[in-house]
Amino acid sequence: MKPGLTLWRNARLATFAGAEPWGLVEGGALLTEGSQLLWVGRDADLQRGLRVQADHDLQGALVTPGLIDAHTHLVYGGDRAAEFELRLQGASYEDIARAGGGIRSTVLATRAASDEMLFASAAARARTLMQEGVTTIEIKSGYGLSAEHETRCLAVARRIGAELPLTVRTTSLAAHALPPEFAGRPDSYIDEACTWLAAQKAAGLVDAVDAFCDTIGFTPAQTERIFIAAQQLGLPVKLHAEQLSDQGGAALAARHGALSCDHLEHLSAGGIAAMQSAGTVAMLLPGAYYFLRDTKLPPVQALRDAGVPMAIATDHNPGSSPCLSLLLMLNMACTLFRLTPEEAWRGVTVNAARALGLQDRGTLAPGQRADFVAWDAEHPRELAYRFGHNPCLRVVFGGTER
Ligand code: DI6
Ligand code: FE
Repeated sequence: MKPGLTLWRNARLATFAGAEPWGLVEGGALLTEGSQLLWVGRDADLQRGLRVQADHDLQGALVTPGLIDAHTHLVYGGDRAAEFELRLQGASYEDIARAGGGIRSTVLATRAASDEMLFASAAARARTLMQEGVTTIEIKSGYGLSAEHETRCLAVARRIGAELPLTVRTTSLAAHALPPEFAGRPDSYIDEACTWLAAQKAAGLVDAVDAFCDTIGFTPAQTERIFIAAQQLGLPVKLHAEQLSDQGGAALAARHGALSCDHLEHLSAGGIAAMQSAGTVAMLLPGAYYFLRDTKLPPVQALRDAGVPMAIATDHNPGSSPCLSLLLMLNMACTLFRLTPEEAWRGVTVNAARALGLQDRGTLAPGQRADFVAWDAEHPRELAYRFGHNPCLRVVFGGTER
């Protein structure tokens, strides 16, 4: 049986579709059929005499696409509050990492945590993101760093998507840091990590492959070996690139057709040009910039001039961005990175979808998934303006109210 039609009317829509700024539609309505949007437009233009199974009055609320957090490390054990204190006493993020703390301390806590503990803590974080209208998230592995524990973390991420009303895309980030058992042997670790991907893919656990290319991460040559292994399996790649130094990682990733390059504080003109010609999304992460008290800004104006699409995410992780508010990232993208409110919004909707290789979401348009949010606001710029404020009223996920 075909699913019935559901009408959502009396809304101000910010569709992010079409050429108009914000894709604004006053007096708007949405017609859904099952999990999809069938029609989007003005109440007044709705076909007369339509038979709908449910009719919702949104009472003039602002409606936007569901938010997409396209870069998170949500699955891990423990926390790094003590490391935060050390940094406040003067230790740098890199010093702590080189001394065996940082990512590696989270690896030990993650390996020690049971599947249930990892699931419970990550699901709680996902629910916090969802309260602000997030309907799709990406979750990376990267705190297991062995075949067993990386696979376990990816399975926990998948389970979040299976048990919560939320789409989860998973990314293997085995090349996040060197695990202690491979100390001094990064090339051997990369060789081994490359061999894990086939089984993870066969088990349906991985949608994309990422790496951390930096002085405290992996070299461009090591990163490229991970990319080649991914591509042999038909998996798209992305990269933590140019976060702490310029390694030429963005250009390398772009040469491999990367979906996104992420962080990018130290991105060069050559990197921008390579991303532009490959159609790679620039994933900007103001939470990590803020929390590490970075002073080098990503080259936003040059990215804008080159027409590189920009996305925004929380980068939620215990070390550099323990943030669970994508709305706060909208504000920080504007205040810290000088994005316009509309650019920031496109960064958590249409461009975030693109960064995940998803064409069926990120705008309000016929044929898209019926993922949308009703907000107690008149204009979407208000959500980039206020911070520490959550005006989310209702969330529809795949046509069903959450
Ligand atoms: N860059 C980051 O900001 C996160 N990972 C990465 O490659 C931080 C991860 C952590 O500190 O635990
Ligand atoms: Fe990250």
